Amino acid sequence: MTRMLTPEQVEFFETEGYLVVENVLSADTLTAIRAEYGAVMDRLYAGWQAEGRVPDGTDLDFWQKLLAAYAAGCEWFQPMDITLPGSKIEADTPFHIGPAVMQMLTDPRLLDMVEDLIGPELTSNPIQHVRLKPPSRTLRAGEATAHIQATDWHQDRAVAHEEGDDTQIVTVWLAIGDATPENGCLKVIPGKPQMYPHCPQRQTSIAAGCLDETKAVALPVKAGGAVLFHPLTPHCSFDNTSDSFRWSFDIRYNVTGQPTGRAHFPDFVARSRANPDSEFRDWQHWKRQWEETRAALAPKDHIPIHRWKGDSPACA
Ligand SMILES: O=C(O)CCC(=O)C(=O)O
Ligand SMILES: [Fe+2]
Repeated sequence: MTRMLTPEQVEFFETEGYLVVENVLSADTLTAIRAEYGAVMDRLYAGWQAEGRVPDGTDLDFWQKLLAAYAAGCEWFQPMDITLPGSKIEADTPFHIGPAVMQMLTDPRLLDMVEDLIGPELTSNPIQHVRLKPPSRTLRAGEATAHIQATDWHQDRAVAHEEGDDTQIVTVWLAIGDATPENGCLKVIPGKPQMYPHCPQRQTSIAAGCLDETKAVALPVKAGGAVLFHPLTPHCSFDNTSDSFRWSFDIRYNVTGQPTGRAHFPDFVARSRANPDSEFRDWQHWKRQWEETRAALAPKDHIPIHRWKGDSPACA
């Protein structure tokens, strides 16, 4: 018996490699996330204002503050992301973990849905991001942050370490606002092909000539809904041609005990039917684990998160 998905939905996911599910996050979780990010934004903005970098924020809403901060060149992406970056980690590299993020990562309906796909022993995988994508007409020329601009074609397995290649993992892409082709929703090429060669291009993306893009399917979804996909399913996003931001999180779950593909970052047991006491919910402890990870990594050599080299024949 499945807990949340119908057998038809599970079957669809298994053959097509993706599934769109509306109404996953509760209204309460969505409200908590928006409030928590509002508070993070206000704190960041007050700091930039004190430094004279941005205009007075008294009459600005969340989105206006983000736009003003972006225009002023203030670094807001990493302080809002829910993980450490793929670039060199420093002792003071910012990130955000809070109670609403923990509530989202452990949302019971979300976990029920993932349990229907890969079983009841679920670890929250540390490859997880917030994406707040400005209208692309407002982006600076040469904007380099992959999580701010449109996403290029890739398979998620290819952006984790090789040791995770046999791990059972599901990507859960959560819409915090409505996602549409105009504002940059995802598209996939249905199926679970082999791993394609990827190349360090604008982002780490599938080598030219591997995909038949005429087969791409757009995946609009309303706020609170989810797109699920298999780690081999090729996906990318539309450009945000609208006048507003596109807001999503992408989080992942793997079968507990299997390599996450990013072993230098912490993970936690989100669900366990075998050992319910191992389920972890303490957001402050979770935040401390990231802080400890950061302190341990800062003095060490950078650990590249991708395995692909630009000089391979596939990238010529
Ligand atoms: O949100 C995006 O633009 C890309 C998301 C993605 O690649 C993912 O969720 O794995
Ligand atoms: Fe992805």
